[in-house]
Amino acid sequence: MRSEERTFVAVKPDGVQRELVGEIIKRFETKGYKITALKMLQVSDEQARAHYAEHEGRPFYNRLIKYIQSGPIVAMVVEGYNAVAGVRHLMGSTDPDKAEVGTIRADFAQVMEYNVVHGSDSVESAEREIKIYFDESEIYDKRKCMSELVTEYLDA
Ligand code: IDP
Ligand code: MG
Repeated sequence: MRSEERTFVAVKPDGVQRELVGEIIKRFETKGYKITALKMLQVSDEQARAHYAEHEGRPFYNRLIKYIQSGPIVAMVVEGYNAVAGVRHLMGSTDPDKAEVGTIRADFAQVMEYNVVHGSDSVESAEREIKIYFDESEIYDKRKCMSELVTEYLDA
């Protein structure tokens, strides 16, 4: 079934620090996805642990929690047809060394510990992760095309 999906995406602290926010957002916009929410924030301990709950107990867990809190992230909600898998495809494999050339992680990162971007791995994860970072009232999914805006302006 064809349907619009929404997914949670974050430019991680290394991406923000390296001033890659625009480059990364551009990839999602030029693909045709809608950015329906966007903010820069410092991830709290509670948010970090909720976000990465599935990794608790893994050898890299403590470093992951430290990494995601090492500076501000840019959090967003991205919407479009098949957006969950589509965003993961644009991001590339978790390990930038194994990611396909042309993906964000292959093009902008070298190691898993600093892989610049996060994207939800399923529709269920997306809904869970969106709630950690956004209130529904912060999500804006209406858009007017240029001709609508011009008509409104001329009719005013
Ligand atoms: P994903 O971000 O591609 O969904 P996950 O397996 O969910 O990958 O892991 C979450 C994040 O934890 C990764 O993006 C990466 O930053 C980090 N990570 C995952 N596996 C390892 C590892 O083996 N060593 C170090 N960091 C890891
Ligand atoms: Mg994941």
